[in-house]
Amino acid sequence: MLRHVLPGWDDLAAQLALPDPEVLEHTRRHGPTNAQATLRLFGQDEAHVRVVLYRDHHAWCPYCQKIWLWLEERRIPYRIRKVTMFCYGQKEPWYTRLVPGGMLPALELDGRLITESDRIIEALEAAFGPLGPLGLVDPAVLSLRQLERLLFRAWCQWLCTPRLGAAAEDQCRDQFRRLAAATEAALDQTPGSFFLGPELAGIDLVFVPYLERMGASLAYYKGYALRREHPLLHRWFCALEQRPTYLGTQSDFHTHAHDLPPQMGGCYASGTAQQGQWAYRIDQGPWDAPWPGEPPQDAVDPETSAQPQADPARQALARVLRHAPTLLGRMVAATGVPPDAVDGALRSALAQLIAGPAPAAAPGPPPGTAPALRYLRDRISVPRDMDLHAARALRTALEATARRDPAAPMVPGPVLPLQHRRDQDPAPFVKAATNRSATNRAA
Ligand SMILES: N[C@@H](CCC(=O)N[C@@H](CS)C(=O)NCC(=O)O)C(=O)O
Repeated sequence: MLRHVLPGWDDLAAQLALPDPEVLEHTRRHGPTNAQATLRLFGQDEAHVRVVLYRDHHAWCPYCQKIWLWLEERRIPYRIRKVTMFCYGQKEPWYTRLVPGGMLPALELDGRLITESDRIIEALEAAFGPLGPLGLVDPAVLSLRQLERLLFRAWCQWLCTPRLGAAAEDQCRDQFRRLAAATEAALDQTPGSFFLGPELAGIDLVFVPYLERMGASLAYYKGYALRREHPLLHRWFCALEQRPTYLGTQSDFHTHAHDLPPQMGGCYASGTAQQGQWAYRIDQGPWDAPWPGEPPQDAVDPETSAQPQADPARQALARVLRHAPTLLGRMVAATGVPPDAVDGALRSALAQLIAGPAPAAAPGPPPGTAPALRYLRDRISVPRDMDLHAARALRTALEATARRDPAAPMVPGPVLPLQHRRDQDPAPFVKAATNRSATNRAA
């Protein structure tokens, strides 16, 4: 049916075996790590909750990711309150009353407010015991914490200094390479893939957020394949990617590449051929093909070793359907394409998504809608919206559909801003979700 007529929204919803809202909420609370939960119980009763984590709506903040992962790994029941980061929109006044500078993360433990991510982990370790063999304050771990900061500084210097020039690019890359090699040497000190041995520890979580952001940003802005250049870092990532906790918080190259510039005050491309090819691949796809310059056989996917979890296309469809009215509003407002046309274009893309890579799986989009489809393609945020593989499937379907625009198939979407990401303001989504739950309660 989808092949011959453009499906309606009900037809698309019928493609999903949507769980009962109560079952969905139960899975969010007790099931695998996910960005949507506001309460995590791990099979325990709500009365056991001693912790409130304040983290960003966007599921992007690196310092929040550390705490998020720690609580998930230790399976400590906790409540989540989501806050808007400055560059995405208006900070909630209730939060600035609680934490005057508005900085994230913050955590309440038995009613005591703690800020600064390392202090938070230390307090959690004191209350619940460390994750892994040694806590963050153990003298044996302090030198690793210092190494993480040195690596961070070398990365910032390379990525965020404008107009480096060829010689300084080389110097910065070499300095980064030396510190990444020192990190590999630290990993090599113990048996197993993690810093303290075969067991994941708090110190691994200290390294997670920025190593993940380094992999993404250096691929996009420098054409530097972190995991290929540093096999022990690759092994460490692969071990993390065996864990559902990490997979639930893991972002992707596209999200990081475009969220970092406003956070870091600018990220600067080296302009090499490899850099240009990789940036193009991250932005324009094809997202399921081997990476440029990678031998197709034994190719390491520089983004992840994780295989798709369930059905990525249906995961993406479910997430789009949940927010369809708000997404359509955004696509219209950002591109000026008429609402009816955007509505048809998105339905065409979703039919394509479900049909998989088969070409022309449904009637094509209305003329002139390519920029609206590309607007959405460029704004899928991982893991906030869906996982990495679902995002790849959705980007692929949106791009394939845009290319079938009968009027102007190659018109790009609106440019992604570099100074802020208010195009990602969570406010309309939060408002729609609040209205939905009010309607459900009234029903
Ligand atoms: N040293 C702090 C740094 C925290 C930090 O820089 N947080 C940023 C987000 S990554 C923040 O909240 N900025 C305010 C905002 O963006 O709204 C920590 O470790 O917790």
